[in-house]
Amino acid sequence: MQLHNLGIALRRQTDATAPLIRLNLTGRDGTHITASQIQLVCNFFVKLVVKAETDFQHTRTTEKTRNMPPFSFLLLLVLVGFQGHSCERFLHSDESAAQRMWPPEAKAFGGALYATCKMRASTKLPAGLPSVSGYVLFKQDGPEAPLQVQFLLRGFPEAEGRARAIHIHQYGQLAGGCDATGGHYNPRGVDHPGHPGDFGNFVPSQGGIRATRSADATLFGGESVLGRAVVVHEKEDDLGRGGDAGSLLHGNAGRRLACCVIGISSPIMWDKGLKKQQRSRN
Ligand SMILES: [Cu+2]
Ligand SMILES: [Zn+2]
Repeated sequence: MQLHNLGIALRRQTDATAPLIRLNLTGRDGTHITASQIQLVCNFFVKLVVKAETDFQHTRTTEKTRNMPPFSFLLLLVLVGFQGHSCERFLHSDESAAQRMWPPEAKAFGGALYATCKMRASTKLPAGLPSVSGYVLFKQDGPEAPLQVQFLLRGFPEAEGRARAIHIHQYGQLAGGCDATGGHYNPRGVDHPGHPGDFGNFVPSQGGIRATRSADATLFGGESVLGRAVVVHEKEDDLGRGGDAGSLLHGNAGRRLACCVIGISSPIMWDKGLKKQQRSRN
């Protein structure tokens, strides 16, 4: 490509920059532009910059620059370079925005995330209440996949088959006992039992709970339950049917027996948990 052609190409591209400029502006205003549209325009600019630079080198060596005023050519290069630079920055932020919300472990485990919560009896456990321990384990195959949860708990009175509520609470804060975990984790401001961590009731058998359930909660993105707490309660959850204010807040599930903080883990615990459940079934 000669310098003369570059000028024409650039003018054509200048026409095509109108959408780019509009894209950037409307992007800020919040209107819908697909990432691929921006990518197309940006990719073109980046290629144009590379080509213009190569051609400039080439024409300089073949001394064909004399027909072109050097200043305007440099100005063109700067303009194109500026657009290309903006594009690179834009592309970079656009491409990684969603993925920045994913913990890097998701890549390591084929897109899935695993988490674990090591249950301990509340440090403020009133006398006479059972001391519950064990694990709550999480696996989610991707941001859109359902969250699977394994409950592997022990320490309940063997003789009694009383249902116990388990929920995710807001804070991963255990100093001062399980009350420090706050209320139910409720990112969308809805009534109980519509919270993402309202797991419902579990009836222990032989002093333990071994169960797998799926939940609406997620390990991905801004509403991730990572770093929040799982709480085991003294009583059964009334599932919002109690007819009082507490029922729509927490299901009147009573005092907090045990709690733990959800943290990222490898798949090892999850796989072990499944085997444990299988063994107990056989
Ligand atoms: Cu609770
Ligand atoms: Zn709830």
